[in-house]
Amino acid sequence: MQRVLLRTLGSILLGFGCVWLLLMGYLAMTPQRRDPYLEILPRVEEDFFEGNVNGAVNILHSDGSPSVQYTQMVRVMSSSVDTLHEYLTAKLNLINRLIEKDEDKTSIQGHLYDVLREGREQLSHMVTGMKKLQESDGFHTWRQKTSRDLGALVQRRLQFLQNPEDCAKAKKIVCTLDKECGFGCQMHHLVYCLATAYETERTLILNSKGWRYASDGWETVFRPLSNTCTDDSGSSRAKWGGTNHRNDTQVIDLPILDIVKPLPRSLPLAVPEDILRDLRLVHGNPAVWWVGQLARYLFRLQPKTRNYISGAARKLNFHGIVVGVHIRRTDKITTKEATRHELDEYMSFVEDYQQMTQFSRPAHLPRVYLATDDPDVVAEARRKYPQYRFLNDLSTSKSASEETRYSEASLLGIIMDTYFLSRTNFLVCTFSSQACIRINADTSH
Ligand SMILES: Nc1nc2c(ncn2[C@@H]2O[C@H](COP(=O)(O)OP(=O)(O)OP(=O)(O)O)[C@@H](O)[C@H]2O)c(=O)[nH]1
Ligand SMILES: [Mg+2]
Repeated sequence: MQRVLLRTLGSILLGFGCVWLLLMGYLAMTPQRRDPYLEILPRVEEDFFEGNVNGAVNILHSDGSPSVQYTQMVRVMSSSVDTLHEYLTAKLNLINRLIEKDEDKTSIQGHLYDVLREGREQLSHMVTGMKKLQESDGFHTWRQKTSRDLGALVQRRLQFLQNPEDCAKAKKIVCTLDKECGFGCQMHHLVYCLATAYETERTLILNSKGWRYASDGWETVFRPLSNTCTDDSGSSRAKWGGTNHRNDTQVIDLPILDIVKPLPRSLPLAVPEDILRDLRLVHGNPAVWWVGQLARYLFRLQPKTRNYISGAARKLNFHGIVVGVHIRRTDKITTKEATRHELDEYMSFVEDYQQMTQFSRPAHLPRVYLATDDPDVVAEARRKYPQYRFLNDLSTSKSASEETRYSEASLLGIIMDTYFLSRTNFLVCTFSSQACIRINADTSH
């Protein structure tokens, strides 16, 4: 019952969040003033959470009855959702009437700003309340442990698959790292190869000599996919044909996803059936978690890559609460592959995050890890947003230019950016770049 309520509250909050974000797009700065409609908004007051913010709320008394604190919290959350709904309806109707009457633009903007400010503040309180309620069900530790255990299980299985005792007899599936695209896209290619290897219970052999990012191959920066079996030879060999992986053919060559026929069963959103039940209990998007686990196995760093990242972490002072922003420019925009989004659009999400979390983390201006292939974006960010601290290694952004992108230095740069972005508390990026999608999968476990 309480979970149904939480889920319902979550959907309502999300709905309001969307309305509020839509409104954001239309506004320019106007002076602040008191909103008379505020009277109808009861607050999820700060002192209500006092003493609870760092500790879990008790749901039950020892006699099995619900605690007063928990019951009140549910009621306040529920009524603040209702009243926020009433407030938004009243204000939006008012704004609509003002527009119909052709009222002065400044007055309309004033009301829109009220909605934004109040909506944002109220939502930030409600998000904190929601988090407390979610944590209070007592399963937090269980979820964390189960998630860790499932991750370890999958990694053990991949280790087993990738390290056969006798490589000369092992069934293999071969992938080549020669897809003509960037790092993000190539990593998706590898994830698809490893998922297919898992599905077919074959060891994945990676041919990466002559890789466009590092001619010596994968192991220049990442650990080998196997300690016992990296040789693609075998007694019989065939191209992927959909069923031949089930027979005795020892080596199967897997083409790139764009031309593979028939499609492997393991393509997203597939998840191994035997872990799905538990996974659903600990993760909202099992398919993303699963891809994250495959990526985790693939992207085990060589010690020198690890040292490079540790050095950068010290230099950039990467710690604490950090918001990640990935801004893809250069060829993505010049070839009109995707729409250009201005820095301000990204930063408005950073500001929202800061506003939404300020209640649970008072007076904390987040630092922003800014990854981009355009150094001008970094200069613009520092000029326009002096109140934020931007973490960025300019030489990395410079090396991501189209001229120098396919080099070892640039490779270390994109690995470092992916690594740091995956460790941020909140990520702003566009799904028109596979670099961003890659990071999302990495973040999810
Ligand atoms: N260091 C660094 N390099 C970047 C960044 N953004 C893009 N790049 C470089 O540009 C390449 C972009 O190619 P992909 O990884 O395929 O991603 P995409 O071109 O955005 O997306 P698709 O073309 O749809 O696959 C990356 O692999 C990097 O080499 C960034 O933020 N940091
Ligand atoms: Mg590309």
